[in-house]
Amino acid sequence: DQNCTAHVALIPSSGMGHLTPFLRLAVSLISHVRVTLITAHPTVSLAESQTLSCFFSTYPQITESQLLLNTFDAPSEDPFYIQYEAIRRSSHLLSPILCSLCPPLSALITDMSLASTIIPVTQALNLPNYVLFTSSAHMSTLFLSFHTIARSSGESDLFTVPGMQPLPISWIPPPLLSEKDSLFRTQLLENGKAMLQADGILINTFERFEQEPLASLNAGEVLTRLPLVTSIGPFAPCSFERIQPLTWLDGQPMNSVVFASFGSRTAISREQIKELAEGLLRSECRFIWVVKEKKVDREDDKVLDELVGEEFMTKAIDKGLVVNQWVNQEQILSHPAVGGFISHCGWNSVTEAAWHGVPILGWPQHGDQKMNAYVLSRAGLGIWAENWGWGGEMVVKGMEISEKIREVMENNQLRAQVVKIRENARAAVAEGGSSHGGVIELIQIWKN
Ligand code: BUP
Repeated sequence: DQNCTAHVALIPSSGMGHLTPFLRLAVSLISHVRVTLITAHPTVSLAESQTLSCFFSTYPQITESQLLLNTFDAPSEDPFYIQYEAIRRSSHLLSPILCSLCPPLSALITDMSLASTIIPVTQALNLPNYVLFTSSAHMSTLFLSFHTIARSSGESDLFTVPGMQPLPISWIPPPLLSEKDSLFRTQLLENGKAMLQADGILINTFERFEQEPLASLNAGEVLTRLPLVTSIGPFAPCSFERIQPLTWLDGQPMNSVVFASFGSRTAISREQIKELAEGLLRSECRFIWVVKEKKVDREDDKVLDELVGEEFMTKAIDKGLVVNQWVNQEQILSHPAVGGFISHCGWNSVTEAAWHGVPILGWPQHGDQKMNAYVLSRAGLGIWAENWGWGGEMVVKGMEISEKIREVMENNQLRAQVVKIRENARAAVAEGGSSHGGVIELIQIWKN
């Protein structure tokens, strides 16, 4: 049986934004190859551990192999970056795991944030390795070439990335420009370099969405010796994602609800929460708002009234839903009543909005999100409130927020464009599509 001949292992990184695309990719592979998922424990968030247990009970044919981490303390840094570092420090445990898998592995796919940790291990074992880049192709260009970019202080407001038009410096993740050492910067440098040693780079994007960077990556315009870059997205949502009843949404008119969420790892200040509350009310649109004041998981100990104010909760009763629990975002975006998405532009959120054809109001908070906001506004999937800066850089006033919400919700031209993007997204992964072709080629290589 050919299905038994190829066996692929996947090693996701920490955070829902990294785990989710790996799980979706794993599911898309099970009808072609045998799949093992290597998971690092303990996970950083409850969201990750709950999702994993749901995943393995939905897909018993996918084997779990656990990497038990030696944890360490570095309290001043982001918990997710500390986890990448913990995985690095436990990498000596990986070879025995990889060697014990049966049948022997044909390939290993790892996250870009673990490239410098995992690639040396696979090379020592002579095991083909692939990196799944879980952000945009635009961001991958910066990520891969950052170690080659020399900047001296006092330079212009533009930042030159090989193979791209010069970018405003304000789009570059601030830790990359800072003199101060950070795990973010060190890891990005190391991982960018290590990815040059991969057998292939896979990106959760599609040609019609990011044609230019994909072409210049493969034409040697970014770096002369890059592994082949293959776009294999957007990944289709899967059934392990917990289905929740959406009774309130079911009763709302088509395209009338704006959904606001800033991803699984962004904390919003109280002051900004208040202004956003006002913006939502002033816009007079219906809304679902996921409120989050903590980086990891949610505030369980604080009542919503305290966060957004009792007055707001009373006024919001007929207009919207405010939640501080994990919601099934993909299910919400797929609902016909949802007509707009206020998003931090985490790449999964962008690809999910493309998949479901929901226009975005982009409000990047940190990291790769301005690059992603640029991609989505350029592709016509939404607008980017560029003068709002990074999250936390300023407090954006409710009045301004409400105007932008209306701009997205009332824009018929945008809505028509987004329908087209949805069609292109689905065509890319359907038989005959560019991303589908990319996956089929990989499977052929792994089977030989
Ligand atoms: Br919050 C939240 N429900 O309540 P991104 C997120 N998600 O399903 P991030 C939910 O988590 P990084 C919730 O659909 C997406 O698949 C959402 O990934 C899902 O942003 C994922 O959008 C979040 O990439 O991760 O979490 O900031 O920083 O890695 O981009």
